[in-house]
Amino acid sequence: MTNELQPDKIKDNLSTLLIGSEILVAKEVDSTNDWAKQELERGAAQGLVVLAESQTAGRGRHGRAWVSPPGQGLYLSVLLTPQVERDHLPLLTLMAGVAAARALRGFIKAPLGLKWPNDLLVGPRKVGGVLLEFCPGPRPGVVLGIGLNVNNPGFPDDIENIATSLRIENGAPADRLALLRALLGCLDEEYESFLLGGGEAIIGKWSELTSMFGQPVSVVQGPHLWEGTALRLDEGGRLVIRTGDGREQVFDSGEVTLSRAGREP
Ligand code: BT5
Repeated sequence: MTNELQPDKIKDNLSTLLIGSEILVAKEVDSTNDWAKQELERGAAQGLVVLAESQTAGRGRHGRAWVSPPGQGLYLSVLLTPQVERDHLPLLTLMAGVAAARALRGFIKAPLGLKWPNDLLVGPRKVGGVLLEFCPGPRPGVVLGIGLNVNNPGFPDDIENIATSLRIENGAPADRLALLRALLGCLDEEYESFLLGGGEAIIGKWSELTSMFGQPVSVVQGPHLWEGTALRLDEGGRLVIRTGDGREQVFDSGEVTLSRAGREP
């Protein structure tokens, strides 16, 4: 297994203020997001990072599966307890996307892009995703799950055409440990900037990292389908599109497809 992940190696020279205050690594878990939630209930502090070499029930949004083979990707969840209004929490998905894109930049030559709300893309293919979950309860918190495809040589048939990895893009394996440390560093910086400056800075950075704006998109939300042109994010990080009748439609959730041929994840 390349770059086995061990807490002391990860912490070595890690100069984060908050993220990674505690780091736990498991060989295999069902989902690191569920693990982080359990740690929250047990009283774990903000900044805890839990990582697994593989997940048996890694998931995306709406219970979809996240393919998590052993030793190939990075599967981690970060525990946060931000004192911000609930309405602002979705901005943390964008914050994680910005941090991951910044970290990945040092490990891939091909251009990276963000797709609203939670996709990390190389060209049209997905190299990573973010799963933000709010945990109500006596100690409310947020679990920010991030999955990155690093050294996957390929993918199962059902996602073969929509997924990619650093190894596939670069034609050579990447250093998972170095990428992880870069990611924790970027998350630390972006989270601090979010706490100090609110969403505005994150939305600005996110908008620079996407090529969605000006493109035709379809948005599916429950049984409804909208088509239009992606315009911008509003101050809450919601997607604004202009529909065919010239009106602006704002989405706080939904599945977005870039309508141009071949841009599908
Ligand atoms: C996401 O969901 O993109 C969020 C993925 C978050 C995964 C991390 S891993 C650590 C933490 N613990 C967890 O249990 N989850 C988080 P969504 O936008 O719903 O995309 C899911 C869809 O992406 C699936 O339905 C597949 O089509 C596709 N997919 C599944 N595995 C993939 C992979 N490894 N790479 C690229 N695409 C994948």
